[in-house]
Amino acid sequence: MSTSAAPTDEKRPPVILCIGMAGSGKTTFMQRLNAHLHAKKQPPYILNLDPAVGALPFQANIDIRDTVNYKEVMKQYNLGPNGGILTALNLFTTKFDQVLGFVEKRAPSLDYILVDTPGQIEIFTWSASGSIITDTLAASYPTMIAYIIDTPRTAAPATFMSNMLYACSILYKTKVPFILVFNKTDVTPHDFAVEWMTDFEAFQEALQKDKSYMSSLMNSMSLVLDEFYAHLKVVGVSAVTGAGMDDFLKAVDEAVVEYDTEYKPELERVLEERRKKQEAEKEEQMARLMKDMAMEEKGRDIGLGGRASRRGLDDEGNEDEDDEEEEERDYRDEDDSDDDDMEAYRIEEEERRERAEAESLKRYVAGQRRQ
Ligand SMILES: Nc1nc2c(ncn2[C@@H]2O[C@H](COP(=O)(O)OP(=O)(O)OP(=O)(O)O)[C@@H](O)[C@H]2O)c(=O)[nH]1
Ligand SMILES: [Mg+2]
Repeated sequence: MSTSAAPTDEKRPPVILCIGMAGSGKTTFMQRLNAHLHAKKQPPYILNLDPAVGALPFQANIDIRDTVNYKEVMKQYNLGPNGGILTALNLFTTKFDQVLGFVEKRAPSLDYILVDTPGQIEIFTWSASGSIITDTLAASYPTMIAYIIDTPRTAAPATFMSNMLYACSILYKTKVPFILVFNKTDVTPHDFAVEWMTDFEAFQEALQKDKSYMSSLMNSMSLVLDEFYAHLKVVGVSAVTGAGMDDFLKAVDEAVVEYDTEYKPELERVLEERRKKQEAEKEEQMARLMKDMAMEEKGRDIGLGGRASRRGLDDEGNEDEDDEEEEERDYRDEDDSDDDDMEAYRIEEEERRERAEAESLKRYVAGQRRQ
């Protein structure tokens, strides 16, 4: 799977990964955003990665359900619903380079790419396939996470806190730009959340009113979240009424800038580091190989008098090498006087090699017997 950073001269539409707790409104939000972008004559490209969704309220360009039938996967692998969704996602990920090929073809004519993910949030955020999909997309496109929150269900300080901690863990795991999308603001406006995120004391006050066993734990953890909030873009939307869609698109533009100025240089640095490491390893291997070959050649020269062929090769070499060869020749001329010693050395070497081969054969036979 490709991990190289994509060329920058082509048009690279932003990829918006919609992630959130079950029922937070990811699919409805995608539907609303799709309608909003169609109205602006900027139809998005849509990927559905939720194999368990019944009916989609929009037309997906690529749908995981066309590739894998998760109910069949459950039957064949004898799995429960969550295992079935995870395995379906894993199977789909093995074909993700083909998916990327389709996206690549359409990318120059697109303004946005939207991705819907399974309701069981941990299946996408903590699975290898979720990471592969996110990293692969982020290597080629300005990719961001739209973390969808069910605002009415987050109004209690303890649930707000656990939702934020979850979001925080995803941000630090993926490192891509992050937009907190407070959804369902038609039911509960998200002002309380903005206040809790910007005014530490207001949140402390709310926590003190909450007498649950969690509150003291939350109290100390809320200190940690301050730094996390600094990395976020926050918007309030209603997927049902369509409120806040332009605010969301503004946050997407900011996330693209963040991707270009922070994520991409870091990605390029990591790739460059990896390339340098691979090159150093290759050079080291090459040096070892050259050393081995030199040793072998020396052995041959000494034992079998392969000087003529060596000289033939060296004729093409530069002057320095010729000098070296001259020295080598002198060295060998001295040694020529003692042919018997050389023959003995060669025989000894051969015997040593035969002994090593016999030992290794013995070890192999012993191993086979044990099995
Ligand atoms: N009032 C209101 N209801 C909403 C809004 N967005 C979604 N819903 C409702 O929330 C419920 C869940 O919406 P979905 O879009 O299916 O949520 P989801 O996150 O995709 O759900 P899973 O994929 O099952 O995790 C549905 O009944 C929606 O009608 C909103 O902005 N306001
Ligand atoms: Mg959904």
